[in-house]
Amino acid sequence: MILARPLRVDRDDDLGPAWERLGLEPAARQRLLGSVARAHLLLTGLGPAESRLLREQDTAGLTCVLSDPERRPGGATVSGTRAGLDALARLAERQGLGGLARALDAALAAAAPPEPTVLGGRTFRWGERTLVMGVVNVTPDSFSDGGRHLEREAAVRHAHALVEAGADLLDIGGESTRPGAGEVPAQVELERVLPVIETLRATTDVPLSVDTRKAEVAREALRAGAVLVNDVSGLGHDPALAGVVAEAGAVLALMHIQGTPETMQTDPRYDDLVAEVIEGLAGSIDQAVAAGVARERLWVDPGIGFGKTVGHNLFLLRHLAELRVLGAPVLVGTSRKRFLGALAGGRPPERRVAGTLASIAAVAVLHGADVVRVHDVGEAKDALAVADAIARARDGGDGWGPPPA
Ligand code: PMM
Repeated sequence: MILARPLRVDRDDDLGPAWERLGLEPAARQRLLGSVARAHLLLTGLGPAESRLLREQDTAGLTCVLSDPERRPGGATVSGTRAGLDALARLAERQGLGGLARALDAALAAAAPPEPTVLGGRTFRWGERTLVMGVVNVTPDSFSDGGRHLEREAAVRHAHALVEAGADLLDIGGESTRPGAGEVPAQVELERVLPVIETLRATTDVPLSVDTRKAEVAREALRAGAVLVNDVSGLGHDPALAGVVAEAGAVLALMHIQGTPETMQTDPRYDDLVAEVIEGLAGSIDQAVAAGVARERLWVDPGIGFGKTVGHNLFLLRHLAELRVLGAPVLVGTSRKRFLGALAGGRPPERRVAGTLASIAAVAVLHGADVVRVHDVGEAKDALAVADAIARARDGGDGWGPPPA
């Protein structure tokens, strides 16, 4: 039987056995690799000088297609080998087009995982498996058993169960950011999260994150033992938050949001969704770095459901790997969200676990996320053990093994 199949060249270790079967000599391997376009890039935001350079470089080695300047200036696609694209970046640099050179370099570097993150005495090595961040919401609607003390106890008990189930880190929040939710005063947020963080710090060694938009809450939470601040406003709510994180040397997770939790679901609109999310996050990164946070202490999150329709969420998840051009670990939260309910015929949050697992498995297989934020940790660990193994499967079936603990 004559069989024609797409040749996958996105992972070098996929090619070894294929080389053997074809009986290719090293020189022939190089020739094949050199001839296969390994990157297809979509560029936007180009000025006339960059567009001119790309037009001139549309030669044998590179395919550059420019957008129609009358209809939509500043866009292009560039396809080529990695070596060809690297040469293009160097040429752009020599011509003083630093923005284009940096964009090309970032796109080429996106294939490699970010530097490991050291967090609360643990080292997270990216690219080996998808990590699980367990959600501990200390809000009246999450543990509604009456008195405050009971709420705290329930939150701590729940957190211990998530650690038992294998959570790699815990995210503790005292302010609901569901669509339509109003702001909670810092004092109330602190009364909710601080005792939980203090108790957990004393009773578990799992790294703790605080889910807050406020510098005041972050400062106290970091003092109490949190090592990561998860800001769903991407520094849009309280710019002073970045300075607090910088001072503590903590990690800052920057999430994209359009609008505020109160208003975000009223008719969200984008012209170029993925580009706008990446640009928004790049702006948050610049803001954090300017305030003194080390670049390698930043994580990014596309903000699923935060100023996004069902269609926006789905497209972002499918294209999540594009966020890798930001050079930071990618965190994503789909857990029990409304779009999952909508896709499965309108299920309430507690019946969205299967949908959640499907979403994180899909993201893992698409190499979209380094960390997933979930309520159902045990189930997520099982789903990811399978999805991560499929994503890393090798030609010939060997090399499989359980993910590192
Ligand atoms: N979602 C919620 C809260 N915090 N933080 C990050 N980084 N990403 C998210 O997607 C996110 C978040 C809302 O979910 P919940 O009310 O179920 O906790």
